[in-house]
Amino acid sequence: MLPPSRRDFVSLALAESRGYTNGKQRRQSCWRKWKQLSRLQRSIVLFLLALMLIGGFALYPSLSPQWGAYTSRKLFSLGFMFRSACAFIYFFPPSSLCLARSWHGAVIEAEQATDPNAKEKEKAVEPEDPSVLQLGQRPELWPTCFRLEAVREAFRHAWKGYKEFAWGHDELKPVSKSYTEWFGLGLTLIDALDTMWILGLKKEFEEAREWVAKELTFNKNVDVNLFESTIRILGGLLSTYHLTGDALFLEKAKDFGSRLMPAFSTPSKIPYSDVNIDKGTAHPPRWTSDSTMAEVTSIQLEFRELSRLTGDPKYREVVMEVMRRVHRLEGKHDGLVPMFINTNSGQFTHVGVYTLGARADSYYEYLLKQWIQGGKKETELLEDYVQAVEGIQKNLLKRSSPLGLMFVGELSHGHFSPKMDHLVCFLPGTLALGVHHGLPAEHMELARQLMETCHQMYVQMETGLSPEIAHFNTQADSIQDVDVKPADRHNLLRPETVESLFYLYRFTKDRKYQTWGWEILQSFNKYTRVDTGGYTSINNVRDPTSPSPRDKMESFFLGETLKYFYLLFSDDSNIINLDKYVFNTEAHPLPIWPQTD
Ligand code: DMJ
Repeated sequence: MLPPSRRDFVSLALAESRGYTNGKQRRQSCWRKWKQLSRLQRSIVLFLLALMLIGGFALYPSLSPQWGAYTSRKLFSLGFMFRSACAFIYFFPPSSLCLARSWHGAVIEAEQATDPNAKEKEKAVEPEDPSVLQLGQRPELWPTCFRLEAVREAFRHAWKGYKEFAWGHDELKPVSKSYTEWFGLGLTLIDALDTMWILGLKKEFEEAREWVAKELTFNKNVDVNLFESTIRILGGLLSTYHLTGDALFLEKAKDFGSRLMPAFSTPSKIPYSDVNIDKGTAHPPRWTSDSTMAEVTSIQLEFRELSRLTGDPKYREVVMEVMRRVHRLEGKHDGLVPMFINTNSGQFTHVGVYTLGARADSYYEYLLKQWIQGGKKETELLEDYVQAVEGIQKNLLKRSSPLGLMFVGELSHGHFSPKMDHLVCFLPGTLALGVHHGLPAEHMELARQLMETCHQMYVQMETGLSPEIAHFNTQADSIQDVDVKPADRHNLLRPETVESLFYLYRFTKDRKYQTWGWEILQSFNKYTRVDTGGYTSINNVRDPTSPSPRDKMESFFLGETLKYFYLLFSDDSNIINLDKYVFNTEAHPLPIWPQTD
C-alpha cells in the first residue's frame, strides 16, 4: 500500500490522464507537492526546468517558422517533461534511493553475530545512514543511487513472481506461472534471504522469515544433493544468521547441517553426492560411484563455520578430511585436478581432463576462501591454490583472434580445447580477492584480462547476454573472437561475471566495471524479464527477436546475481567488508574468523 501522500499523487496522475481534473485542483496539488519537496529536490526541479528553457531557446530559431503550428504541442511536451521530472523525483527522491540499508543500518560486524555462546542475539537497531545524510552535498552519488534502486526494483519484480506463483516451492516457472520442485525446501526463498537483507527489502524479508519460522521443516523424505543444498540452504541460513543475529536461522542451519552428515559415511571418506535428510541414508548417483570434484571440495566453508558456531568439531572434521586426502592425491597436473573422484577408492577418476569450468570450478575458489576464512594459517590450502594458478597459466591460457583476448581453455589428454564455460568467469574475481589478501600482484593483471574476456562474452552476443559456453577463435583470420555452438546458446541468469565485476570494482574502483555490469542488467531486463513477475533463463542469446524463454528462474538469480549487481553498484565498501567476510560459492557471506579462534 502506498503512503497517503503518494496515493494522492497517483490518483491525481490517473485523474489527469483521464481528463478529470480542473486547472485549480492541479495548481493546488502541484503547490502542495512543491512544498513537500526538500531544498535539494526543489533545486533539482528548478535546474531541470532551466535546462529545458535553455534547450527551448536554442531550438527556437529552427522551429520559429512553424511556431504557430507547434506551440500547443511544444507547450504540452514541456508540461509533460515537467510532470515527468516531478514524478521521477517524487517516486525516486534522492534521499530515498540510498535508504536501502537504513532499516537495519550498516551490516552487522562479522564478530558481533558470531559468538557461539550467545543465546539470544540482539535485533539490529536502526541507526541513521551516513550515506543518506551526505546525499545533499554529494550529487555524484545520485547515479549510484539510481542503479541501486534499479536492482531493488528487479529483485521486487522477481520476488513478485515467486510470491504469486511459487511461494514456498523451490523455483519459479515465470512463463507458465508455476513452479518446479527439486528438494521441496523453498530453495529460492532461502537462497534469497540475505539478499533481501542486504538490499534493505524489509517487507519481503519479514514475510520470508515468517515462512522459515512457520513452514520450513527438514522432516521430509527427500534426497538432496549434498553440494547444492550445502551452498544454498546451509550457506544461506548461516549468512542470514550472521547478518541479522536472529537465532532462528542458526537453529535451522544446525538442524539441516546435522541431517547432511550421513553423506560422509563412505569407505573413502569422500562424500556421496546425495543424502536423504529424513532417513539419514546417502548414496552416489545411480550410474556411478564417483562424486564430482567441485562438489566434494566446495562445502568446507559452510561445515567449518557450523562447527565454530555450535562448538561441535564433527562438521569441520569431515570436510577437512576431504581436503587432506585431495591434497595428498596423485593425478593432479601442475595443481589442476580431474573432474571426478571415487567414493570407494578415494582416487581421482577420468584422469587427463582439466577444466576451470563445470565440475572443477569451485575447488579452486574454495582453496583460497578456506585459507582466508581460517585467518590465512592453513598453508596447504594456500600452496594448492598458488600451484593451481601456476597450472592455469602454464596449461590453460591462450589468446583469441582478432582482439587478442586472454581466455581459459580446457586440456583433454594433452589436447588443448578453446572452450570456456561461463562458469569460469568466477576466476577474475577470485584472483583479485587473492591479491587483496596478499597474493602476487601478477594475479591481478590476469584477473583484469580475464574480466575483459568475460565482458566480451556478453557484448559480442546479439542480446548482450553471455552463452553458457563460448568457443574462442585462435586463427589469425578470424572475424569474431567468440563462437557459440547451437547447444550452448542458453543463458541461465548465472552470476559469475557480475560476481567478478563486483570484486574488480571493489578493489580497483575503476568505474568501467560498473558500466559493464549496468549494461548486463539492461540486457537481463530486456530479454529475460517476464511481465507478470520473475525472470526467465533463455535458450538463445544470439537471437534478440526470439530469445526463447526456458521458463525457469534459478534460485541463484536472487541469491547471487542480483546481490552481486547491488554490491557492484554500491560505493560503500562496508556493505560486506571483504576484510571481514568471505562469500561462499553461492554468494552467502560468512565471517572471516577472528584471530583468536
Ligand atoms: C551456483 O549454484 C554457484 O555459484 C555454483 O558455484 C556454480 N553454479 C551456480 C551459479 O552459476
